[in-house]
Amino acid sequence: MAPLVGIIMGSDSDLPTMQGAIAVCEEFGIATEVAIISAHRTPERMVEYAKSAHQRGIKVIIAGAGGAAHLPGMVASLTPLPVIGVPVPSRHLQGVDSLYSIVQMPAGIPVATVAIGNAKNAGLLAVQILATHQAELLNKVQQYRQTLSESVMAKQEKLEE
Ligand code: RP5
Repeated sequence: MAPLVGIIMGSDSDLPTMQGAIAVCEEFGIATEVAIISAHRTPERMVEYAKSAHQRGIKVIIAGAGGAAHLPGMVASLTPLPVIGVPVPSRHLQGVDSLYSIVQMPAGIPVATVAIGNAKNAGLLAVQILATHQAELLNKVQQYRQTLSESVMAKQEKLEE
């Protein structure tokens, strides 16, 4: 199966956070490609990846980075694909630096930014984007929401026991 979602991150230290996105895509049966690409340490690799992703059949890119988190924004500037940014929690500023670096994009080059560390939501957003033109996947998203609601109701019932 050709990968439809590119999941990239600035460092292998981001992988534990980014596993949330990888797991969601797996759960929904979406093929991914996972790569470590640093905006600062491997800038040419970043340019090459971002420019070629759509030609290789990738439909959505999820990019996670921490600290001076330039990867999502720079990739967004180089690709026509939607880019979802994941602010990775950082050692000194707990990811607030990552969030501000990713979310404050200038008009014209959007990055859909999720909450600090919430790669799971990035994965879900990618799935939902793909589901806009895949009826079966849209059904799966609705089933997922149903399960989510049921789990809340189960907790409520437990509370009332
Ligand atoms: C960023 O610097 C990476 O995305 C990572 O979150 C952070 C620290 O990288 P390492 O020093 O752990 O490789 O570019």
